[in-house]
Amino acid sequence: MRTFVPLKQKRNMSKRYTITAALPYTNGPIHIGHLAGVYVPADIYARYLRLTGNDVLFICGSDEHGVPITIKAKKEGVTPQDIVDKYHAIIKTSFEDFGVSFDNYSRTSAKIHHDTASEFFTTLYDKGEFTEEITEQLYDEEANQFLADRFVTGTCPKCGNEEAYGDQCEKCGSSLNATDLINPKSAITGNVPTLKQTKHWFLPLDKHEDFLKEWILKGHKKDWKPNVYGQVKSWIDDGLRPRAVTRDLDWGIPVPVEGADGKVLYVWFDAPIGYISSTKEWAAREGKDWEPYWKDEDTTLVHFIGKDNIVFHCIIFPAMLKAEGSYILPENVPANEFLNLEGNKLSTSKNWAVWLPEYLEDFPGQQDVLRYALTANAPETKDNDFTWKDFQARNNNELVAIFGNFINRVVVLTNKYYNGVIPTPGEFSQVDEETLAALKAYPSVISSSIERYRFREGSQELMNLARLGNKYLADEEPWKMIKVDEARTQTIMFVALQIASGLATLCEPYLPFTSAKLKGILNISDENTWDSIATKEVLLPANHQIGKAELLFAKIEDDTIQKQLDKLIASKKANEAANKVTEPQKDTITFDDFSKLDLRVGTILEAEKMPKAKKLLVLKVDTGLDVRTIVSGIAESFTPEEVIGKRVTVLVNLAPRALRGVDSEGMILMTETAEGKLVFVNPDEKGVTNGLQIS
Ligand code: B3M
Ligand code: ZN
Repeated sequence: MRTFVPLKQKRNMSKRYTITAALPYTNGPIHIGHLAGVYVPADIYARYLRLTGNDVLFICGSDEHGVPITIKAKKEGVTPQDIVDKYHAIIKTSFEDFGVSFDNYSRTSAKIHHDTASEFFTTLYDKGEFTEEITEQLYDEEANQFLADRFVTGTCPKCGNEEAYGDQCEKCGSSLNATDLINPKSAITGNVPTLKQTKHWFLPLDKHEDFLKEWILKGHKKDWKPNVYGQVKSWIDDGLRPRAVTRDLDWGIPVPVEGADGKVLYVWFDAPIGYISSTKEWAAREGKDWEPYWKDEDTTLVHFIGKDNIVFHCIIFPAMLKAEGSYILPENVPANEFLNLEGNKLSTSKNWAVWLPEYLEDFPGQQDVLRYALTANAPETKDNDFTWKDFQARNNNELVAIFGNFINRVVVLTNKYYNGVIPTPGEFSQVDEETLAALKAYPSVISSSIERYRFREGSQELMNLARLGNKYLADEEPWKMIKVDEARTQTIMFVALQIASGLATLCEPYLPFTSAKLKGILNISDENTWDSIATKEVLLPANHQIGKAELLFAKIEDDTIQKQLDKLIASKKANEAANKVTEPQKDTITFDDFSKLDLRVGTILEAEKMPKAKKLLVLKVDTGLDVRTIVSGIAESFTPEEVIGKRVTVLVNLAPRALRGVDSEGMILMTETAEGKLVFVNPDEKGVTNGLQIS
């Protein structure tokens, strides 16, 4: 039997929570890494706190400023606004589709945000919280532009990573100033930047050092996750320096003071204020007061972020809030590590990702499976790898075989024996009592995991409850008992139904769609709360009518998984090909040189695979002169059947050569598409682009 784990906080009192999830950049759709790192854990936490009777505000929005968006717009030849409009809509829909239960999803291009961020800046400006400095900043003479943040890359002075950005090194997490980079290079032209003077406003973090030390190092922040606390501590130990909060850019929120033409707020200055403007937008819509959620000391503020956002949320934003003076500070900043995909770093630019809209196309209605697989394998304490095999195993071996199987047996048997009416139990045996007691312990067991941000552990406890149900049925065997002892069978089914009902509520934070479906099957709504599972004698009363069985989860077959793996390989190849530079032109030849080539039109008459050679086909080709044997390296792009009858261009006077013991008397001209597929020479063929070589 489980032991009772006491809760850190007593939950007999409703508390106010403001929960934020990092605002995603709107330069692409979101992928599983975002979901696993930030949005699923944040959603589990928010749903759990709502279920336990708290006043929860869960907010997010699109981060629509910043250099990555400008770069993407430049690349596609559209405006930054076009880019953010497109991806804001896509991202918002993905969150809705995956059940991420934000109370408000805003965007930083909204007027309310521009106003809120400008006002915030002005307040700090008026209070003398900024320093104004003319400094030399990196400048791209060719692009006529200052280079800050992601417009410049170079070597990280801390760890030597050669791909650090002007504001941050993603390898060691250091937050950088562009001028710190060794060997800086413009991301726009590739040029080495020059230095040019410009005026900016700085937040003197050094001035806040004492406060930050007190608050983080001496405060209660030791219970922050070690990765978060460690990063912040090393940053403070290194000594804090003033940080520019304005940029010379044309996309962003104009700096609201005189003499700042052509300057905008640094994206990391305005983005976290987005949490506040999103709150205001929500309050205006709901007729509520936003201020208690940000200014009342009794409110618990929690930021869910990825590890590359740690310093911004643990140092810079708190320093801003403190400098402003009227805001509360975060209680915790549970940042996750990174999720990899099949052994490689997830990458938007390299298209190495599982995109949420695509997942939903391939696995319609299976959002909970992804939520579960990502949580059960969440990168909570170290980087983790998502593999499709693990996804399949989590679904087939846990959701289907344990959770789904238990529910299905309970519902099917209840319908079969009692027409779906919950039977009246007799006296409980010791096993029954223990099982019901174990069920009652689960709310606090799972609470304890969730409250310590151990969502992964909580997901396994949830599965353990389903295991308990399965074991109970397997031990008590109602399908045998029904033949010998109807009264005892009623008791067994009653107990099993209590577990099913407990699962319906307790799985809600993790599996919201399943919870709703299961409640539908059990014909219940919200009569059981999280806490009442521990206290109520009966969760599903006798004589209650339940519905018919419906499968909660479906087995995922190997070929479905193989399709996903193939898709990844194809996208890798396409990406490699897209990055392949067009071969430079070869040395000039004379017409005489060219006329030495004897090119003929031919037809492939026969084709077969060369034994033990993956790439080679042995062809018989009618060249008009004769029928000859040509060995061609096209077996990975064509089956023999596909090429028989094809008309091709043949170089007939190439000196014969033996390939694997077969004499090849000529060569068929081919070209290779961006996806790495060989095609016969025909410029109009799909995938054949300008510059491809014919060989
Ligand atoms: N947009 C960074 C990111 O997506 C950023 C988060 C802002 S939270 C205020 O990694
Ligand atoms: Zn570094």
